[in-house]
Formats: sequence, structure tokens, C-alpha cells
Amino acid sequence: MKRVITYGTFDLFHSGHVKLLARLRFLGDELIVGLSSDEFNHIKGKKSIYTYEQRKEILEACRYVDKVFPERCWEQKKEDIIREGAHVFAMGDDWTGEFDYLNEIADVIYLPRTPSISTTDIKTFIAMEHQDRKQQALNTLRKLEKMISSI
Ligand code: C2G
Repeated sequence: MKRVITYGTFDLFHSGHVKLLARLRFLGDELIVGLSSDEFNHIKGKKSIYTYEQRKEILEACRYVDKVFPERCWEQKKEDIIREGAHVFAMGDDWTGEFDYLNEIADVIYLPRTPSISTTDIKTFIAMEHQDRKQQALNTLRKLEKMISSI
């Protein structure tokens, strides 16, 4: 039984996450995910839209994920790998080199990220859409005010 372990926030679950988890799952027989807690996200400088419980529920519904546990700090990976009996530690290649120290206890692999999709892009798109709608509403209001003032 070859176990693969990975970590992340996985907020606003999207196809980039799915593509990574699918590739990780087929590096072995089981995939275990250390999911960043809301508190750890704060330490990482991230504010997720979905809570830890919501993100956990979504990940556990993913066919490629066998187990989810909380990631509470940067330093817990060695202990997790030993506790979970993981053989492979794998992340997207935006982390290349960051976790090579785990080579002592597991095969460390970095896989290419899926281009042109990210939680940050999704948040930016929604924010811009919201701004556009607000501007359109303001323009309509101004037209109405002009019409009323000309009566
Ligand atoms: N990812 C990807 N393609 C994308 C977006 C993300 O392959 N388009 C991968 C990232 O490389 C990462 C995983 O999906 O391996 C989770 O990404 P995030 O939720 O952004 O996780 P991150 O904030 O990088 O947390 O201790 C490690 C950290 O918890 C990793």
C-alpha cells in the first residue's frame, strides 16, 4: 500500500486542484491531504472564503482523496508522514525545493501546476464583476435622477 501525502488550502475548489489530486492519487494507492486550518491560513497570509470544515467536506467528496487531516503549522510534515506511513510527499511545482528536507523519510515530488486557474484569479474575477454591477447601478441611478429632475 503506497501512500501519497500532500498539503494545501484548497479554497474555492477548482479544476487545478482536481488535476493535481488526480495525478497525486495515481502516484500510489492512497492519497492523504493535510488541509490548512483557518488559523494556519492566517499564518500563511491567506483568508479562505470557505471554512476549514467546508473545505474538508469538499475534499472528502473528491474521488481521489482518501483522508483529510488538519495542517496547523509548517513544522508538522515529518511527524505527519511518519504517523500516516506516507511513502511519497508531493506538491505543485510552485513549491519546488521548499520541502526537499523531507527526502530523508519520503520521496519528494513536485508536479506542474495547472496554468491559468487559481483561487486568487477566481476571487479577482468575482470582485471585478461586483464592481462592474455597482457601476452599472450607479449609472442607471444617475440617468433616473436626470429624468426626474427634468420633469
Ligand atoms: N495547484 C495546482 N494548480 C493550480 C492551483 C493550485 O496544481 N492551478 C496546487 C498547488 O501547487 C498546491 C495545491 O494545488 O500543491 C494546493 O494549492 P493551495 O490550496 O494554494 O495550497 P498552498 O497555499 O500552496 O498550501 O504546507 C504547504 C501549504 O499548505 C500549501
